[in-house]
Amino acid sequence: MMKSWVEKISALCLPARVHVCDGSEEEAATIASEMVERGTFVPLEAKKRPHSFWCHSHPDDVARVEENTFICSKKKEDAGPTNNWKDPTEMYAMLQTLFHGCMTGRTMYVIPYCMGPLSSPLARFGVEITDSPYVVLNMRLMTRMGNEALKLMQGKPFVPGVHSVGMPLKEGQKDSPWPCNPGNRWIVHFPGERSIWSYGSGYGGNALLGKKCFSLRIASAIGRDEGWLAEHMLILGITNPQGEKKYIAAAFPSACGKTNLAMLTPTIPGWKIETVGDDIAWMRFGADGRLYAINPEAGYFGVAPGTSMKTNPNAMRTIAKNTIFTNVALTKDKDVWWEGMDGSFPEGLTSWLGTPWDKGAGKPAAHPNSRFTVSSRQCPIYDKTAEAPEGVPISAIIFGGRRSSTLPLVFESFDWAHGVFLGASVSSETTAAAKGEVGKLRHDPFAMLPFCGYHMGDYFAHWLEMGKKTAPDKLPRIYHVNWFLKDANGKFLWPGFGENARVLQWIFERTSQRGSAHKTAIGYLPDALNVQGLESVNLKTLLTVDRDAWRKECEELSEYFQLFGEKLPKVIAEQLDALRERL
Ligand code: OXD
Ligand code: MN
Repeated sequence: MMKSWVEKISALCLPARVHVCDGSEEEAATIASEMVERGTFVPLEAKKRPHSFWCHSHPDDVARVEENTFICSKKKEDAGPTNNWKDPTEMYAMLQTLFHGCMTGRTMYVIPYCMGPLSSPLARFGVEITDSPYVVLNMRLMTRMGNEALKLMQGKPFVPGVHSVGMPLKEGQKDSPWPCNPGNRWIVHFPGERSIWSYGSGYGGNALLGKKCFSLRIASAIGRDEGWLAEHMLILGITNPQGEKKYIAAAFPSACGKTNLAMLTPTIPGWKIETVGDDIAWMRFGADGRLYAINPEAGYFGVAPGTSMKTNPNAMRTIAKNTIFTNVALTKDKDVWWEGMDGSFPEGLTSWLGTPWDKGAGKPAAHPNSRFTVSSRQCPIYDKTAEAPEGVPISAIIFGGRRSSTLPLVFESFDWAHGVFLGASVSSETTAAAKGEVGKLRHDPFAMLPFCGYHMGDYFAHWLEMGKKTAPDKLPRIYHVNWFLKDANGKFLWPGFGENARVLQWIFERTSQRGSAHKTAIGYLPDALNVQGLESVNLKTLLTVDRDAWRKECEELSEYFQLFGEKLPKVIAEQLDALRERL
């Protein structure tokens, strides 16, 4: 099946050569040295950061392009109001023209890969065809890629994905270090036949098809059909001083600190956090009625700016070697730098644009959405159970957003349906992870707005249905957190980072029927948080329900939910009415 598909794509894209990736170190080293030769990669100083590379993209190819992302379900209403849609037959015909000859002069790489631990019954296979060597090296870090995946996928279904940078090379034409086609970008999903086509971008989620395209958009549609969940969630293990361990999954919009939370270093004595995943969770009920999660990915594609020994020492240690850096700044002595990194600011930086950085010009040296790509196995707190084939049992699910007001630091839902309502209500101030204005409030239900592969109203209904699959006492409890509350002067009210362990402690206790709380109009709020050793924080403001602000929030939500029309589950509308009533 794969062979004939590869031949078909090759006949369409007309590459100069075809290379089936085996995933070996030798292969990666060869591709990397070719990229150094072509000027795409700069090797970093081996004594400082062994086997690591710096590169920068085309200035117009720096983030996910949501306006060029399509869900081509048979019927428009199945894509829903939050996705771009085109008729699949028309789109397919357009793609045949677009991809015709698009790999001329280039190598076509065939990447067999597995999302999820190779031995997991929850894992799924994919094959990405790409003309980007950068994609090959990133996919090698982000997925289980190569010979082993290829062997295991024989006779099994796989999600085919075709990716091209959209820049065929004419005879004798010099290649650019970051080939792409910003004026003509298409990130296209066919959830019906479970396939992906991506054209014109070489960056991140647009091009690494295992990540957002497969593990979220396509997988969410598979999960709906098969009764499981594909979510934009980190997974962490948390152990209390008595040695009791639990797992928590948490959904936040892009660049709201998922990687930091997943790798958190607790400030409270005796508590331990371990990382299972930092971006995506696939979850289904096990035979014991509990919800189990795997991380389909094998690496981190993390936002660099703001990452430091202070904010995320585990990430800093993870990226000490074997890392690809994209769009960060380069130091004189061939190491990397970004805004918010520790230490004094180095002179003589090369900016993410590849030119000498002019400090006085008021522009950042690293792009705000610059990234590191690195294998999870290098994370010093990578959880031993992260590769468990059956996944890890989830005790709590957290939703959060970047909200400067209204949403308190933490609260607990009354039950599953109320928790689903909280997920549907997530909104956040926008970041640089997607193209567009930064700092505007946007609704981002379940942090899945750009990632849900079908009608968001049906997705809410699917979540509600999932809650009926097991006994209520086996369901994870659902929480909402907000690390980003600000005072009247615009100063953060909560220190965040390692101190967020205090909030996780309360959640941990609550899921053990400990941890006291009181009922409010919006949910259960903590009676107290462990703030021992913390310099003055205004818990009163952090844990208050501002009724006027919440009434406004309800109006906002009510207006937003109209977007889903008849597909908005009645339960969600009733939850909103009940909240209004309580307020
Ligand atoms: C990501 C994103 O890259 O959410 O993980 O944008
Ligand atoms: Mn993400």
